[in-house]
This record gives sequence, C-alpha cells and structure tokens, in this order.
Amino acid sequence: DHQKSLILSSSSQFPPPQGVKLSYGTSGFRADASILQSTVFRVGILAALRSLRTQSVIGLMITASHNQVSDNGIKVGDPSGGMLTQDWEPFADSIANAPTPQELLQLVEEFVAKEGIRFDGSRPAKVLLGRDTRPSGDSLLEAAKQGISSIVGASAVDMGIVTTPQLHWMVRAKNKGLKAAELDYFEQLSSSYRCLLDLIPNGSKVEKAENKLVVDGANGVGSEKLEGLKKSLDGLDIEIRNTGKEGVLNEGVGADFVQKEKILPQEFGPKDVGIRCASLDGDADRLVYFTLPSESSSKIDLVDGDKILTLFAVFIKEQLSILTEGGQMVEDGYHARLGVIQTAYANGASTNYLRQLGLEIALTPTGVKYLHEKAAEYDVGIYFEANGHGTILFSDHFLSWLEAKNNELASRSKAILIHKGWSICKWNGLYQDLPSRQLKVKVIDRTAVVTENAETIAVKPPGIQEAINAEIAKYPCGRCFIRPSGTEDVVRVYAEASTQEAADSLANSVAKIAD
Ligand code: 16G
Ligand code: ZN
Repeated sequence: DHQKSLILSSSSQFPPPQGVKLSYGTSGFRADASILQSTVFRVGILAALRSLRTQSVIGLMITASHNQVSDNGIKVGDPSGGMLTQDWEPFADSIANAPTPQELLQLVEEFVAKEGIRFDGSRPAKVLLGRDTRPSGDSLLEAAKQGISSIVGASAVDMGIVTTPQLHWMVRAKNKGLKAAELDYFEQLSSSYRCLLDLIPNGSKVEKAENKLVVDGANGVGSEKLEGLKKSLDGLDIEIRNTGKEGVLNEGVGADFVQKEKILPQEFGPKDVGIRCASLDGDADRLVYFTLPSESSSKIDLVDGDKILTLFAVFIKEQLSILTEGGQMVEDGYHARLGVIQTAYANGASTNYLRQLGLEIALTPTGVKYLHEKAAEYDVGIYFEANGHGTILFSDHFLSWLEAKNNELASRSKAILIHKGWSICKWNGLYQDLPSRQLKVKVIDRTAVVTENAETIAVKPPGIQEAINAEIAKYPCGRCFIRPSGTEDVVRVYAEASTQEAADSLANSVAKIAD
C-alpha cells in the first residue's frame, strides 16, 4: 500500500554507511557528521512512530553536545519533556543498522504490530525539530524531515537553532497545551527568577560585585540564547563571551573543557580574578561555574555539578524543614521525600557532605536518562552529574500539596524561602573536593568491560576488579573505577585520593590494568 511504498522509496535515498555499526548510546546516536544522513532519516521515522504511539508531540534534537564541531548526533525527546523511553532504544539500534530499504520496512512493520501503532489518521504524528549551531545541522535536519514525512500524515515543525533544554521544554509545553514559543521559554525563566529575587528576605543583600556573571558560551547556541534571555532578565549583570563569532565550537572553551582541564577557557584572563564565571557546553545542557583565584596562573577553582547539586540540596532541605516544622504542617501526615541522585563521578567529598546532612543519596550509571528516571521516584528529586548536567524534579503530588500549604501559610508565615545571600567563595567552601584524575584508554573492544552497581564495580573481564582493588588499597582515601564510554570507543578511568599526585598515580596504574 501507500505507506509501504513511501518508506521504500524515501529510504532508498538514504543508504546506510558501509562497515559501521551505530548504537543509540547514552544520549542518542553520535558520530562524524558525514556518516549520519541515513541514521537521522531513520530516527525521523522512529520519532513519527513514537508520536503516533503516544498520541503526543515528540522532539528530535540534532546535536553532538560537547564533542568536536565535525561530529553531530541525534536524540529523541518524549512527550513529558524527558528522553526517549529506554524500551525503544533497541528498535532505534536495529533500524539504524538495517542494510536495505526492504529490511528497514520489515523491522518497522514488525515494530508497529508489536506496539499496536495505528495509522487511522485520527491524530497524525507531529515532531518538533531542533538543532545546535553545527554547520552539518542544516542538511541533517532535511534528512530528519524526510524521515518524518515518510510516515503518512506526519508533520515536522522546525524550531530552528535551539538549546537541548529548550527543545525538551517546548515538547513538554506543547503536550500540556501551553504556549511553547522561544519567547514563552524566556518569559518563564525570567519570571521565575524575578519571583526568587522577590522572596529574598531584606537584609541579605548581594554585593554588587557578586551580581556580575561572565558566561563562556562554548562558541555555540547557548551564547545566542542567553543574549535573548538577558533582555527579559533584570537583577543580574551578565556578560557573554565565546559567542561563536570567532572561536570554534567547544575548542578550548565550554563546560566540558573547563571541568576536565580545570583551567580558564579562551577569552578569559587575569582581569577576571574573583568574578563569578560560568561555562555552557555546545547544546547548553551543561553548566559549571568557576572563579580565578589568582592573576598569576590560569588554574581555576571549579564549582562543578556536584556543588550545584549540593547548593540546591541544602536550600531545599531547609525550605522543606521550615514547611514541616511547627505542628500544623506535620498534622496532615505528609512527608515529602527528598532524594539526591549522583553517579560514580561525583566527588567523594560531595557525597560525604550530603550524607552528613542526612540526605537520601542514590547512585545511577552515567547519563541523564538514568539520573532523570531515578529522580522522578521522589517528591523532590535533585540530580546532577559532576560535568554539569542536571535539574530538579517535583512530583505533581508534591506541587499540589505545596499549593495548598501556600494558601494556608500566606497569611501568617514569613519564614518560607529564606535566601542565603552567599558569595561564590562561600558556596565553593561548603566542602573541599578530593583531588581526582580522569583518563581514557583506547581499547579494541570496550564492551569487554562490564560494570555493575552504578558502574562502581567491573565484573568483566574476570579478575580485573580484584586488580583494581589491590591498587586502591595502596592509597589513603583512594577510590577508583573503570567503565566503557557510552559515546566513544574508549574505557574511562576515574580516580580519587588524598593528594593530586596520589590520584594521578592511582589513575595511571589502573589505566595500565585496563589496557
Ligand atoms: C553523554 C551524556 C552525559 C554523560 C556523557 C558520558 C546526556 C544528555 N549526556 O554526553 O550525561 O555524562 O555522555 O560520556 O545524557 P561517556 O559515556 O563517553 O563517558
Ligand atoms: Zn550537552
């Protein structure tokens, strides 16, 4: 019929690359942009099917995040604003690697039957498309559109160049029947920020110097969007550098560079001593802060995702205890469950600090999709990776409880939401990071390493964990793990110890074991 011939004819225009096996990975497909046409086309088909299955709007984002500018990638956003459900990843893998149009069609037909997807035209598929600033984005976007329109009735809405968080937000807003344009996004951020400022108690004034924020835009989409946001944001003095007019995307700039190298990005220098600075990554879903402590070196004090998480956790815990103190609040017997979610990359000092606060801490494998899923199990779930990906999730139940409380409290309480008025130094001083080192080891087959317990233990190859343990035992406060990368053909090593020399040496010896 028409649907079949449409898939066959359009997919014949997008032959898959020879001799490469692609996998949906931690955050969608990623590779050199030159080999991605067929994959993006096929993910377009998947997105349209997902839209039919969920009877909702689906998102498709074309980006390779912090990777080099010649790479690109594609990931799918589910109706809730989160990532594609993990049950659909095997289908993504299989269609991406189907060698011929006939085999592709067969896989699609089998999957459609299994998922009970119907093409009755009652609610046609709708997909929102976004991309980052990579030059390959334009032609990949075309391929995605072709994929989407090879499902009868499906439509693609091009949102243009957007950040990854914007696209997720737009998909969620559309599905809630709310306004979902870029201006609405900026409006929501700036009005929330204004609310926070309005709730700062008198007396905890922020110093003028602390009001300044210099942002490294990674030469990507984040800088342009932040310019847009700035227009509606009062009360914060933002200067944006690395806007992409001169430098190269992610090259010597951006959150990944700053977090891994712990030195100043391009365009920052001695004049920035003591100023609060921040770095975004190529699709602006990572954020880390830093300050330059001394003019004489480019070494920075990093305020990473762990510290952002800690600040949120401290603040929210306080606010929750204010809400549940004083009798009335406890009366209704409701206790909001607050959880913090980390990965094995979280600095050990942060985990200790959070534990001392009495917080419930969960560990998941690396990648937003795992942390997000876990965070959704709590009333308030705060998650951050050390590299700066993260957010806070509030359950619907918690929000309606809060709304009811708020009405009750509005008239008689002044103690809700007390702001601290801390400096970045005070914030950074919450705890001292343990020295750490990350290395990568090129291997022939990274799948030979298999991990368990949120990647903290390597169960394959046999004996490797015992060898790692023997190294760790040589160092005070030593901690170390290896894991196969979800985005590159390498095995990663992470080590922590009481001194930098010790962390380096532990990482080096374990890298030799992994080799
Ligand atoms: C992806 C993930 C990131 C993770 C990184 C690990 C998202 C949006 N991005 O970039 O969270 O930290 O992969 O890469 O989930 P690796 O597996 O190569 O170490
Ligand atoms: Zn990113």
